[in-house]
Amino acid sequence: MPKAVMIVPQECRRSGFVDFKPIPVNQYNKSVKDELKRFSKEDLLRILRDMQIIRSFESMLNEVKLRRQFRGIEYDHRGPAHLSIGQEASAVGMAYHLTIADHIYGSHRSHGEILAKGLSAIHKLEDGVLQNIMQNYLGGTCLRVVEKDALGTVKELAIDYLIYGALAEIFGRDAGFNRGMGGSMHAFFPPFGIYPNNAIVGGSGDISVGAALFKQVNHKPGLVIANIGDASLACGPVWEGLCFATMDQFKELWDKEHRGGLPLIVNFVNNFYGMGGQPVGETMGFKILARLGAGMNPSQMHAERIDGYNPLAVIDAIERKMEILKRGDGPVLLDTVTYRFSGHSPSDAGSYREKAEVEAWQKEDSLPAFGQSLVQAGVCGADELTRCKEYAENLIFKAFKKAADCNISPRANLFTAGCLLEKTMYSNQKIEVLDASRKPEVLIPKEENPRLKQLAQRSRSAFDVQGARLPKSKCVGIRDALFEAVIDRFYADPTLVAYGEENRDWGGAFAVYRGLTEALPYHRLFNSPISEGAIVGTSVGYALEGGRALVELMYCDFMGRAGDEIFNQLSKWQSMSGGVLKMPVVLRVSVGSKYGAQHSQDWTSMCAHVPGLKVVFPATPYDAKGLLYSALLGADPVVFFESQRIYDQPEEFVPGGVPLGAYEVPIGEPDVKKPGRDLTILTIGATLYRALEAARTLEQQYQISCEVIDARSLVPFNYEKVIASVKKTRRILLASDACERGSFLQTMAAKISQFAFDELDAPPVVLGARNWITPADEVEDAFFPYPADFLDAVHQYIVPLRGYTPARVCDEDELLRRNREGI
Ligand SMILES: Cc1ncc(C[n+]2csc(CCOP(=O)(O)OP(=O)(O)O)c2C)c(N)n1
Ligand SMILES: [Mg+2]
Repeated sequence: MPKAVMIVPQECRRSGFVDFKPIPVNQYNKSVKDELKRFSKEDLLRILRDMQIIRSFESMLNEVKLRRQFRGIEYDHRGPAHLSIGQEASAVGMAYHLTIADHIYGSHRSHGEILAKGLSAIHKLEDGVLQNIMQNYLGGTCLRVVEKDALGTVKELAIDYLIYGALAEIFGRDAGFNRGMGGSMHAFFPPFGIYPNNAIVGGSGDISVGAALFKQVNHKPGLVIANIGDASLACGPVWEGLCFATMDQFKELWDKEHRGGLPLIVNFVNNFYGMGGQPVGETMGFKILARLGAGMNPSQMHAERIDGYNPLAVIDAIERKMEILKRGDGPVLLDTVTYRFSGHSPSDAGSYREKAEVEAWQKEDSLPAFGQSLVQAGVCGADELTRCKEYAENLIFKAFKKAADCNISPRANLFTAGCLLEKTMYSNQKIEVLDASRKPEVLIPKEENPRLKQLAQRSRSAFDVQGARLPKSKCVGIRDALFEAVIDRFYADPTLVAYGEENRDWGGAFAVYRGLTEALPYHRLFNSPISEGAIVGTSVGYALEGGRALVELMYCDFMGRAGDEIFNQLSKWQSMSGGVLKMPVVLRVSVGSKYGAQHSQDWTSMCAHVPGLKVVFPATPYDAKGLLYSALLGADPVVFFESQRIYDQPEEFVPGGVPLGAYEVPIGEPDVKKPGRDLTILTIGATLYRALEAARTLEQQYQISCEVIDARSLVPFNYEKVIASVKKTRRILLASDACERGSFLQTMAAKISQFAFDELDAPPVVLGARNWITPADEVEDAFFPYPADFLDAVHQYIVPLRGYTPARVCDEDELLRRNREGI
């Protein structure tokens, strides 16, 4: 389907100017008196109360960090505490109008936002709903601690619950909101619409976009707010997130039911500092942060600077911006001006800012200033301010006493088999359909799909009925097998979306998705900007909200651009949530060839190294289809490696070839592709075929019978079959196209030595690519393991081959030399 927008040279070359509209700066100018029609006295006092609770909470933490005690109770909190003293009005204003369908994502400095959003939710929810949430969340562990001395109303109990749950999480306790596995910088509580906060500066910049995408695609109510710092504006994920969030296609190409800008507010909590660096005047050039909205799209992201020192100004802005989002004209950018009196963390000596500056902001401190304005407007008397402070301080002290006490609030036991982290690194669930209430949106019946019709003409196997090898073009290959699994899941799971660069009309990288464009509406299959970070980061947000995403990065080398999202986000949230959240994301990447050093790397070991990711690398169509089914039916993040060398490879191991229907290949189970007696060869990825070639030569010329095992998965990995094979053959060679140093093969070799030391007649030998850049295709045989290298390695290190002359020098002296020189 060609693009809707025709690029007309006369239009593109016409002279003119780009117009910008003025960006409002602190335009709110009402007094409390003016607002008495809009807010009841109770509302205004509640705003004050919420600000005071945050202030008291953060002041308590400050005290604990600085003096290791609070009100006479000693406590050593070793973890972080990035406090937001001074920023309370911005948090309370932001949360005031939000319902639990509105989800906030935040940063390392989000205690205030968590409390503000929680208090706002408690105010709006009915008692029964609140009780239900508290009783059911994580089996009621947190509730059991707070209900013991509960005397008041359900709402009062819920406030105790909120403060204790957040504090217990900060202190790393089992009864905390994330069972102590998130801690200060990651704490969250989804039942109140409080979604993950992030220790990676700007981390929520793209995750929140994925959350808004989920709402848009799946017609979910509510909006998403990303509360991120002013200094995070320089981060890649934030820029990529902004570009992704403002794509034209949402408003121009998506079908009528799904058309419209994302329901997202990117709220820069502008306290004018990073840690010690100053965006304005030092590390950035924008002067007024809101300016940045103007560059993103013609609506300028409705950018505004607002006074985050006045809760009413923030409430007013959020209310207006919510209207914009409701009419489908998002996303919105807010520059919420505020100031933190506290240091970046309590150990911050404050050497980077003048005392006079802090004092000037303290003089205008929003908490007493708002209190005074209430008194002046006749909302309350001065004594009410004192009462409010006392109330908040008692509340905090009550929670502190419980959270600091190891008997009342023990930590999760992580020392036993089956402990919390063992259970939550992966959810290991099979969830066929993430939303059974809806039918998947598709454009044509599956049977009418042109690619499936074409594949029906092809052989499912590499061989004809007589056993003769067929031309590849007549067979179902790996790319087709992948396509079959993908399209099948699209007709089953309504939440499934696929996106990445060139995913739609182009047919996906290496034509894997050819035939999907005809089948799927835009909102389920679309092109993303060239933003690898945001491709993965948005998929994280999409999954955190309850959807399933299949995202793709073309070349595995491009994972470098998405390193944070893959290694710090995708891998972490299931366990950092204490098992509350799932991460059903499949990230497809392919290992290239021919295109040189930045397009031909096998980076499996990086993914296998970081706990929390499942990693697979099928090398046959049968395995590719079955593993993709398993990945797309699971609820864990799977990095799905493919090899560009073998996309057209037909099935030659499974009799009858690739089954037509659905089936699963379990993740973590290697497969014996060829049985043998004398030598085990364990391969990862496309090296399988070169190993088989080497095995043929070893058998025919040297009478060494080889058992060839395809690892198929790296994480998890069941060693049983490999150990059983080694017990039989007593020798093992491990091969893959990854550079040898630090490769996953080395881990496997070490494990095999450990598990089968007594069974081995020779050490496990690793044959990887050279520790170089990948050279040009014409000379790549000097780099990747080729059949001759297998024979060399066997001859040199495992069993001498009679009459064999090594093709290359690879003796011990040579390997020692290479190591000495780092090559
Ligand atoms: C990717 C990344 N880089 C650096 C840091 C260290 N760091 C933590 S907070 C911070 C400053 C962030 O400033 P801003 O985004 O304005 O948020 P604020 O602390 O002002 O709330 C830095 C540099 C980090 N956590 N993550
Ligand atoms: Mg800042």
